[in-house]
Amino acid sequence: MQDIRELIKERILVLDGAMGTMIQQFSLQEEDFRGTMFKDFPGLMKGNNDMLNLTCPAIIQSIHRKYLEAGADIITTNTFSSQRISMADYQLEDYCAEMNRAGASIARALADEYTAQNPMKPRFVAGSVGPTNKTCSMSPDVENPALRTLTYDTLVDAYVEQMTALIEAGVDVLLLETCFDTLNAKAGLFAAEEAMKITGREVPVMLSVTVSDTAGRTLSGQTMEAFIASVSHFNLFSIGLNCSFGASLLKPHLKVLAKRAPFYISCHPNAGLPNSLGQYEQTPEMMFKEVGEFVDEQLVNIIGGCCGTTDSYIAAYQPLVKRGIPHVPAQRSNTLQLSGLELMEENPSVNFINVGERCNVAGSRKFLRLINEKNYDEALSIARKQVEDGALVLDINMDDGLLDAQAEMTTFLNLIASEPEIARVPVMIDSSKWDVIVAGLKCVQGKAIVNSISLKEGEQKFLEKAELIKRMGAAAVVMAFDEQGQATTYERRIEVCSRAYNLLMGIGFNPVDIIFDPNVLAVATGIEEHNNYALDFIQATRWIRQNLPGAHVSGGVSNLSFSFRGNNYIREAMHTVFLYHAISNGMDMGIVNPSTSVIYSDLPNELLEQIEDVILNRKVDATERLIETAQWLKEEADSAKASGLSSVPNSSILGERNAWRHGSVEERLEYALVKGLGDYLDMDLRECMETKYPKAVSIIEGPLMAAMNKVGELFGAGKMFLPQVK
Ligand code: THG
Repeated sequence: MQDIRELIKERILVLDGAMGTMIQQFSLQEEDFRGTMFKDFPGLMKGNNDMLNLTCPAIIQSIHRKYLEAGADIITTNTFSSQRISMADYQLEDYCAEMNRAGASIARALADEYTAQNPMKPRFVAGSVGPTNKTCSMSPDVENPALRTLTYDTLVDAYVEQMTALIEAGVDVLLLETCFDTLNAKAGLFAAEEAMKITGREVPVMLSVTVSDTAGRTLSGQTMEAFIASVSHFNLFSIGLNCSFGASLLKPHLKVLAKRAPFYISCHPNAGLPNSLGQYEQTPEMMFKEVGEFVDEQLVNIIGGCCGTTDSYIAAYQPLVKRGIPHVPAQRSNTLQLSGLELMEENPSVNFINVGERCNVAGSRKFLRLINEKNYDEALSIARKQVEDGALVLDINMDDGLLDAQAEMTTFLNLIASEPEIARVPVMIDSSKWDVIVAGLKCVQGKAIVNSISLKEGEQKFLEKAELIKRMGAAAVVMAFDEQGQATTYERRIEVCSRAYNLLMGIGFNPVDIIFDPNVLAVATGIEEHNNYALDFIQATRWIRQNLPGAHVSGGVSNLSFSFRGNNYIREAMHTVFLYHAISNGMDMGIVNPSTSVIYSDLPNELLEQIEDVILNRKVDATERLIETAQWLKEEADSAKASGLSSVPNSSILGERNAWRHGSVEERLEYALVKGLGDYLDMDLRECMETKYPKAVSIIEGPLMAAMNKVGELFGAGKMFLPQVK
C-alpha cells in the first residue's frame, strides 16, 4: 500500500466529514449509548459519542462506510474525546484505552476492506485526538487568573495513553484537531512523540487549529503566525484549520498558514456558521464552491468537513481532487521566530531584539520585594511597562534563596498569560535551576527562550537539556561556560561556543534557535584582567556570527557596568556605547533595561571617548579617568537634587539639559522625535503653523519627514536601537 507521505505529493486528499452530525441522525437514546456493557453504570451517558465504539460499533462502522463510499481518502476515528480529561465527565476514565483501540480497529478494518477492493485508491485511518474539554493556558476563574484546572503534565499523560492505543491499533496518522489552546496542542505533540517511542512505530502527525473570531485568533488569543511559530519545532505532516465558521471566513487565515507554514495544509470547515438553533445551513454545493476556491488557489493538500457536514458533502468534493493542484509547502524560515500571542521574528527592520531585564528578582530590588509580598498586580505592571517601553521579549527570573522559584515562575507566567498586553510578547525563562525552566516551559503556549544551558556539567547533561528544549519547542540561550568554568577570554569564548554548536548540530537542534551568550562581564572594576572583557565579547560576537551559521548572540548588558552601581547615567551611557559596537559586530539580542533614554549620538564627545577607551581597552588609565568623571557627575547630580533641580547634572560634559530648546523649530522637532519627547510638541507645532508652515501637510512633508529620516539614519547606523524608536 502506498504511503500517505508519497500520495500527498501527487494529489489533493479528501478527509471525511463530521462524526457527530452523522451520529445525530440515528437519534440514539440513553440505553443505546450504554449498551449492555454500561447498563448499570452510574450517571448519564447520552451524548458520549466515543463510547459507541464499545457499545454500538455497528453504527460507527456504517458511518465510516458512508464516507468511504463518498470517496474519502482518509477516515477519522470516533475518538475525539477518548482521553481521561474529557471522559472524567462520565467517570469513564479507565475505559479510554479500550475506546481508542476499538475506534481505531473499526476504522482500520473498513479502510483495509476498501483498499483491497481498489488498491489504486488506498484508504487511510486518522486517529482523531481532540483538544479535551479543558485548557492549559486559561483560568476558569476571573477572580484567580493564575488558576489552572489542567496542567501540561496531566494532559501529556492523558494523551500518551490515548495515542499509544491509537497507534497500537493501527492508525496511519494522528490527527490533533480543533486545537483552541496552543499549550494543549504542544502537550499533544510532546505526547505523540512519546507514544511513538513507546509503540516503536512512527506515524505522521496532522495538526489542525480552530479560530474563535474572524480576526483569526485562537481561543487562547494567538494569531495564526504565532501559532505556527509555537508548533514548528515538530516535524508535522500537515497543519490546518477546522471547525470555526464556514470555509469563506476561514480563507484569510488559511492563506496565512499556506504562506508561512513549512508543512502540507489541511482544511475541514463547518458547514457555515451555526444559526440561532445551532444548525449549520450550508449545502454541499455551497461548500463545494467555497472549498473549491482553496483548491484553485493552491492553498490546500487535504480537504474535509467538520460540524454539520455529512457524506453528501464529501461526495460533492470529489471533482475538486481531479481539478486541483496540490499546495507546495513554504520554505522553512531561516530566521529566529518566537511568539507570545503574536509572532516576534527577526527581520530587516528588527535587527536587534531587546529583552526586558526588569522582571528579575536578582536584578531588581523592587521586583524582588513585590514577589516577596505577593503583590503580583504591581509586579505585572513592571512587565507591562517594559512592553510599553518597547521590550520585544521579557526575561523572567525568580532565583532567590528565600523564594520557591518553581512556584513563583509558574504563578507569574500563568498571570502574564491572562494579560494580553503583556502576553503579546514571548518570554525568556531565566533560571540557573533546570526544574524551574522546565516548569516555566509547561506554562507557555508561545515559543519561548530558555535562559540558559551550558557545558558546565558536561556534554551529556547539556545534550539532555537541549533535547528536551527542542521537544518542548523553545529556543535556547547557550552560555559560554564549560567544565573548566566561565569563558572570559576571546579564545575560550569561541572555543566553548563552537563546541556547543557542534554538539547541538549533532542532535538536530535548529541553528536559528541557538542564542550564544559569550558573557558580558563587568569592566572598569580596577582589576587589570577585566580590562579586555568587553572587547573580547565584541570580537567573540563577530567570530560566532561569521563561523556558526544561524546562531544568534545575546548578553546581559547591564552586567557590564556593575562597578558603577548607583550612577545610572554613566551606566546607561556605557550600555549604549557597548551596544553600538557589539551590534555592529553582530550582536542581535540583549537583555537590557528597555526604558533607557541615553542615545549614542547624543553623548558628549569627551564622555564618549572615555567610555570607548574603557570598552575597547584603548588606554591604560581608561578606568581611572572614567571613575573620576563618574564621581564628579554624581556629585553634581546629587547637589542638583539637593537644591531641587533636575536630577540630570548640568555640567559641561552633558551640556545644559534643555539646551535643545534653544534650536530652530525644525531642530527641536527632530530632537523631540528622536528622543520620543512629547512635552513640547503642541507648542512647537503651533509655532510651525504660525510661522513658516501654515498648512499642516507642509509640517509633515517638511520638518517631520526630515526628522523621521534622521531616525532612520541613526537606526541604520546602529546608533539607535528599537526601544528608542517609538
Ligand atoms: N546572561 C544571561 N542571562 C542573564 C544575564 C546574562 N540574566 C540576568 C542578568 N545577566 C541580566 N539581567 C540583569 C538585570 C538587572 C541588572 C543587571 C542584569 C542590574 N540591576 C540593578 C543592579 O544590580 O544594580 C538593580 C537595580 C535595582 O534594584 O533596580 O544591574 O548576562 N543569559
